[in-house]
Amino acid sequence: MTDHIQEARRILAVNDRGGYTVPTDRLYPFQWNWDSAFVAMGFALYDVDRAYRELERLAEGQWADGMIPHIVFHQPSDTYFPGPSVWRTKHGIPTSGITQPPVFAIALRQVHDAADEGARERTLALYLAALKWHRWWYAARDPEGTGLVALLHPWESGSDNSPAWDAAMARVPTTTTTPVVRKDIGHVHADMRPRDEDYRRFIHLVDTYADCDWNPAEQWVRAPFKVAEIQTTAILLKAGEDLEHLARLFGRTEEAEEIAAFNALSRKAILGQWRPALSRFVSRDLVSGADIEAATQAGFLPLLALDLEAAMASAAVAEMRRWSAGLKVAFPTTKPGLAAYEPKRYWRGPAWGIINWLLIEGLRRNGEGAFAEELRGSTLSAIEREGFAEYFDPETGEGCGGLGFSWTAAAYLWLK
Ligand code: 9WN
Repeated sequence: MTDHIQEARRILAVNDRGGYTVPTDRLYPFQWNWDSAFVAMGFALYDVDRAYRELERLAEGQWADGMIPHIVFHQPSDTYFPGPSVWRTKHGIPTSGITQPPVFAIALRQVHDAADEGARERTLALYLAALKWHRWWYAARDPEGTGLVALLHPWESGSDNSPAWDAAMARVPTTTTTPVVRKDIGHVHADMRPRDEDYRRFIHLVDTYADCDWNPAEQWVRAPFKVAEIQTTAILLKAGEDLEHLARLFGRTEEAEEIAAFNALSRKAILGQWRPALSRFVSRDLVSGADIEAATQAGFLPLLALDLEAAMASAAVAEMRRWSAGLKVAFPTTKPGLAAYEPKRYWRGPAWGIINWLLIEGLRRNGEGAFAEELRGSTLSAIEREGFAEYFDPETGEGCGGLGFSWTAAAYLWLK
């Protein structure tokens, strides 16, 4: 075992809080939804029991309506804002009131594949949780049946302050009922984080939805931010494919057909979001009705879930190569050179191990193995040079944000 693999495993062990893994100490002291799915895939490589535990502990936070929240507050901590008292949700274990990208079923398939026959019951219980969540996505977040699911809060995208949300967030008031008491900038430099104005809007949205008592139908009507989002839908579709695979494995034919219908709908809808002039896919702002043309990584995420015609795939890859040309670490989350591009500020430019992981899977699926290898090499050497940072400045290669970061450790193990 190399030193880096050992270090990655050590980080996952240190961030363990009892069957679940915090993203990093202090900055993120709870269980986060998509972080845990990536971490479970990391564990699946050497400790299948622990991989199941990660998903099981996340599923403890699942709401009666099927949503799996973006944060599960298993134990109190005062090092993060906003905590449970701001969310005001009613689930048994305190949770946030919004969700995050549904990587869960992708992880479940990997964990199941790594397990032996005896683990069937464990997979089945988690499969049922995932099925309930996927149904929630289509019912609560695509009530009109378009095939694209919508986000009501940028935190749901996992790409919180991405330039993709700038126009939609500009319409969200900066007034809040809840005082904004940021803790993040006590842990990492403010230049690496969303701005104060972003936080006021984030909390305005939380106040608005808490005021709806977290009722999905009421939130849908009152949401000042509503984006039919391409990255989340692509992840949902890939997860849906993995879920359908598990349904068939378990002989659950009716459910497999139901999932296949969701998948077919989303497949068609995502394809409809391809913009040849941009060589990428676009999300739609459901408040204004306009395409979101901001140049972010999300535009290429559909490769993960679609088998594109060769011409389309190579156009997308040619564009990806233009974005990453000359960078020390690929892949940038915003196209370099744009006014919105900030190489150190969180989701406005930096390269992230888990985004690269998803892009690499998508490139391989679409026969673009050479660029996949370049991205893989870039990610591994960034980590080997700088350590397991939350993310990397694509120009200098500097490791930024939180350190000893769980999903960066999982990405290293997976990509190695
Ligand atoms: C809000 C934990 C999470 C990630 C997100 C990332 C960041 C939280 C925050 O950290 O978001 O959910 O407070 O900044 O944007 O993708 O899941 O690592």
